[in-house]
Amino acid sequence: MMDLAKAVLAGDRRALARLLTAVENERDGVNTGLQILYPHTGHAWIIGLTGAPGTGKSSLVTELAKAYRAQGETVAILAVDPTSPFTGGAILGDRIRMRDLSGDKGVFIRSMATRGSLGGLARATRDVIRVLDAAGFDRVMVETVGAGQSEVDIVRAAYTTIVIEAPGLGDDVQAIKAGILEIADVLVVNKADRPGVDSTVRGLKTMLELGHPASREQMTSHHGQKMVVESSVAHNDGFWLPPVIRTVATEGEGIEELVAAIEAHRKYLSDAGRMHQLEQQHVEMELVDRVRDELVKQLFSVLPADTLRDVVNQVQSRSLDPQTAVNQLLAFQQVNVAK
Ligand SMILES: Nc1nc2c(ncn2[C@@H]2O[C@H](COP(=O)(O)OP(=O)(O)OP(=O)(O)O)[C@@H](O)[C@H]2O)c(=O)[nH]1
Ligand SMILES: [Mg+2]
Repeated sequence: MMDLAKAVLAGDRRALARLLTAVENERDGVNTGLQILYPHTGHAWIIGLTGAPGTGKSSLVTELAKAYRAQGETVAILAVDPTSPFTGGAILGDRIRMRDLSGDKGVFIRSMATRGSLGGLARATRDVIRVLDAAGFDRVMVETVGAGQSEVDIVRAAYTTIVIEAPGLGDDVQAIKAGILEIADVLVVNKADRPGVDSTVRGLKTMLELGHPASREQMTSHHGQKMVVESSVAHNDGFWLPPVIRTVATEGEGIEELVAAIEAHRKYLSDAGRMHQLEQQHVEMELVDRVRDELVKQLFSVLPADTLRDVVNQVQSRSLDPQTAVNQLLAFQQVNVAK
């Protein structure tokens, strides 16, 4: 594992692929590798892209990758599918979509699907991102499909989060439901060549105005006049207003604006210690998640067989209330720790 990690640091792509497989499978000893790599992380700009199926995430990722390559930057792409235990059809489509990138040593593409729990996937995603970061890529782009908490958890590791919509999918309603608008640093309305773009853009802006503290601030500071926000450099007095950008990924339209918006957001974060704060939040969230997972795992490893089922039955039959049941379960852990 140590040799593998060192080879990754030296730029060995086969070692990278092998280490990523070990991380995904939570193989024994993988933490040794991660431990060696950790001090080498913190270089990559991590970009999360999320949105409903088929909105054009992979097409946009491909276009962004081309733009970054043209600037001389290296790119790693991670496609995470929280909805499927397989990386089947979508990935096959991606291969075709991303073929423009194939053969370029400055691009590394990897996909991951659900293994067991979503929590497990979120954890593995963070580790995979870290490995890619340590491997020296300038940009790590994480694409995740689905609608709900899972994608929110996965993009939590990103510095700049892009939420992608497309006209005519009824996505605005979906976006509210999933709460994904709240995590958007940049909004993209892709498929701007399709009818209904204007109303999708309008819908998003209305929601931003209603939901975003920055928008509220701006609206009141402009004598109650409605502000329309469509700028790549969208920050103002400490607040970041997510810009809404139209793209036609298949034609490469709007990509320059998107690249500029990502840079503007990066610059915003680098000002006034915001990046430091964001990383602190990320680390704290991650540690809390990991501690929780670890404690649950430990508890279940010391729980005698059938204990959980017995307690469930008691709660179900109303002879025990849930909190007392939890206390009883936790008692097993305390006994074990005391030993
Ligand atoms: N008309 C039009 N089609 C587009 C545009 N962008 C992507 N597409 C097409 O939309 C389809 C889905 O694009 P993808 O990039 O695979 O979308 P995705 O969001 O990655 O899809 P999943 O990963 O399956 O959720 C493909 O057939 C693309 O060619 C666009 O701007 N305009
Ligand atoms: Mg895709």
